[in-house]
Amino acid sequence: MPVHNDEIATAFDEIADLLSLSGENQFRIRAYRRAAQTVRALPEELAARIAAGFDPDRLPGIGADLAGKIREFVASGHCKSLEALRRSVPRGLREMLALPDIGPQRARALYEALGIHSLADLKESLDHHRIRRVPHFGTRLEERLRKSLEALGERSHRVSWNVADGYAQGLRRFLAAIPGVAQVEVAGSYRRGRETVGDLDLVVAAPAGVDVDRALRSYDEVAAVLASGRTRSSVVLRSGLQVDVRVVPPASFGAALYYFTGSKAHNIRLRTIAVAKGLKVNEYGVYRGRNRIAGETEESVLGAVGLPYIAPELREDRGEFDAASARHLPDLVTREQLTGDLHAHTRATDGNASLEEMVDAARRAGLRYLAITDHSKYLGAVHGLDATGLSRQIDQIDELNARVRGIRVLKGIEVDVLEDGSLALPDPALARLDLVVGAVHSQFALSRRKQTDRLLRALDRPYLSVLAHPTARLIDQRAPIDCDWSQVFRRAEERPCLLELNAQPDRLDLDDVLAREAAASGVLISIASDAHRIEDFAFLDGGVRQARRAWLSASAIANTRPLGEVRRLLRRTFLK
Ligand code: DGT
Ligand code: CA
Ligand code: CA
Repeated sequence: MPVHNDEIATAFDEIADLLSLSGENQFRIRAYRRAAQTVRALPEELAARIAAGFDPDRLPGIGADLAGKIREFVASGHCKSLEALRRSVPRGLREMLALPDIGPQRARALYEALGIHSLADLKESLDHHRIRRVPHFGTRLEERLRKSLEALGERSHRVSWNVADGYAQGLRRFLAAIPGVAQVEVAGSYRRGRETVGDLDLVVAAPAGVDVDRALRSYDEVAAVLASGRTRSSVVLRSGLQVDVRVVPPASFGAALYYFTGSKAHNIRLRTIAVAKGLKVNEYGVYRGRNRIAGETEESVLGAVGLPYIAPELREDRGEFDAASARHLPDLVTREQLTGDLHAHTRATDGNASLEEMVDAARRAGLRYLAITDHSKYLGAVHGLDATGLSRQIDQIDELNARVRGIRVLKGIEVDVLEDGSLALPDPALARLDLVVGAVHSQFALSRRKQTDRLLRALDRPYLSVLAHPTARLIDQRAPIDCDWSQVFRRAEERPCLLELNAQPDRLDLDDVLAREAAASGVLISIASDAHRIEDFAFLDGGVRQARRAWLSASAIANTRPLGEVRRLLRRTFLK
């Protein structure tokens, strides 16, 4: 049974939650959380690597004990200690931790005082105003809990692209191996590269007589069958993810792939354009009268209506048809065009690899320069660098640059943008660096006026090269800050200062819409991994996906340029 990274990580997160609810010590809990993060971020399926002889205790932060649990889980699909914990902690208590104001202590307090052990219990107690009587709770917290419980109910059941990818790859391989199947592609929002995916849509080309539906129902991750038929099946996987599969004859593969890639709004517009030319488009082909004139490939479908190929990432009805008919579609950036990375951490702060390991991993990821931007010391940063720590790191980088070949290390720092727009380190400390990455890590809830002023003032600081993850949002966890972005983009362009497209899967910040606006204002974008582990350079793929959705070509992205040019750019970001 194939066990996906996301399932291992989810089990570790659950263990961490249950341990915290049992009042276990922080170190053990943190070890599980870190392990969950590490496994979830791995670019390859761990189960497959283990099958090929890899020992999971070689992963950063994973010792013999956790490695044993991973092996047990991969081999059996179960984890005995997780099951024991589930028996010892009241059922449902864990779901309370989804609320931002409820940690393990408060969850236990509510359980002990009122017997609350589920969100439904909590709702009932809120409705009867019983929470305010629990010691240390009060009416204000009661009100906050009511709001966050409502917000939780509205949260989507979408998964991140990376999680969907883990399931999509296994399914694609499985379907492609069915005898008689000619082609398989994952379509839908996944193919358009959206940051989250609602369900997976797979398109299969196979001649009549190949029973794809029956094969799919035998896939061992299938937990429920929603619909079943010769051309159309819908199943739910063990993880809860829905999968829709369409089977078409090979001559219709391009038309079906086009239709199920969407978006719906894009499809509707294509159909309107076709109708104006006396044509009909559906999932089987392009028709003039009863004659099919195209459908085997996507190019043939678009060609039949007189258009050049439109990349899936652009198919959102955001102007792509006008650009296509004017032959003005952007030449979208590719991962191979990235020359370096301007945001990464090491063990000196909250990363978990050494400077040398990070640089080596960046080189192996095909990058020719890497900026080390550990956190500055400030309230927000747990282990921030002070002036001494920073100058020690600068010496280490000089020493490493003298020694390594094939990559250059740039000296940088990630410094907090404080509430008043000043930076958390004084100018003299910043002047010695190659670049300064500024970021908002606190005070997310300021009014639009204050937040905009804060960023504009940060952009007035003489040493600011890149504004990192500008909106500070965390997908499905924290809303973006409220800000007048057109003002910020204008100031960034004048200054100039780069704006980041942070490629962490839970950030992807700037998002597609804002990154496109920023680039249209003339701002250069830095696609950055914000790597904390050697595996994290794989995040750059997701950053490129978001950049493509933002219509960006290489010329809009600072880190597609050769090092010499990037150095000149970065020097210009230091105002004289
Ligand atoms: P998702 O799953 O919510 O992340 O988003 P999608 O875009 O994958 O949407 P989904 O799975 O409902 O449908 C897959 C594609 O199928 C969609 O992008 C376009 C096509 N499609 C679905 N329903 C319709 C429809 O009513 N009209 C048209 N023209 N296309 C549709
Ligand atoms: Ca879908
Ligand atoms: Ca679907």
